Amino acid sequence: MELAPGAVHLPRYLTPDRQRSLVDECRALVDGPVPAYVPVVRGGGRMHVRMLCLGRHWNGRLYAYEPTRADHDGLPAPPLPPAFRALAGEIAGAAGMALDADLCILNYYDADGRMGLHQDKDESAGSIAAGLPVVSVSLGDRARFLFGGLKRRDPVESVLLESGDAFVFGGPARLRYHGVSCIVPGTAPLELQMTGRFNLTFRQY
Ligand SMILES: O=C(O)CCC(=O)C(=O)O
Repeated sequence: MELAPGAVHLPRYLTPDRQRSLVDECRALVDGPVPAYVPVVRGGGRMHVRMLCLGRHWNGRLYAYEPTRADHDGLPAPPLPPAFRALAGEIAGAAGMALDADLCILNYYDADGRMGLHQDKDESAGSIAAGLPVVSVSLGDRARFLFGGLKRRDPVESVLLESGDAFVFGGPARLRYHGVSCIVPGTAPLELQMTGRFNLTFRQY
């Protein structure tokens, strides 16, 4: 389903089995030796997600990528698991695009989780200029995903992202504003035995 040129929603792309094993991996990562944390961004606001970056760390105070978590605990960003890289390439291909992901931002949203409208523009100038896509995978509770235009004030479309959905935006859609206005608590598939929502966004720096 193409929402706009370069923006493709793949509902229920992941089978329940694949969702389950991905949720297990996400759980182990966010509570692992380099745990997820709540970033404080430029201006001092706390984000409304727990975040863990793999492959490269996104520093929320600087809006820039770096190898270690200089804005938090100085620990190195854990590596991007090869299976994550493969999954991102597979999904980009299903959307008619190509991606050799080298980083992933893994976010956990609890019932109050949300993310304001923003552009993903901290990847390299070459990656953005080439329109290399961001591949997003949703697991757990449903989320109301907002997808706007290239300017903050452009009209915004609201899309319900469900567990197992993928959403890919690249090419002319790469710099579209997007965000998450709310989570719908209690809507995760029962077999995942989870509350809240994981979202993974794969990118190529
Ligand atoms: O959680 C989502 O669906 C979107 C996440 C997002 O916008 C981001 O990580 O930049």
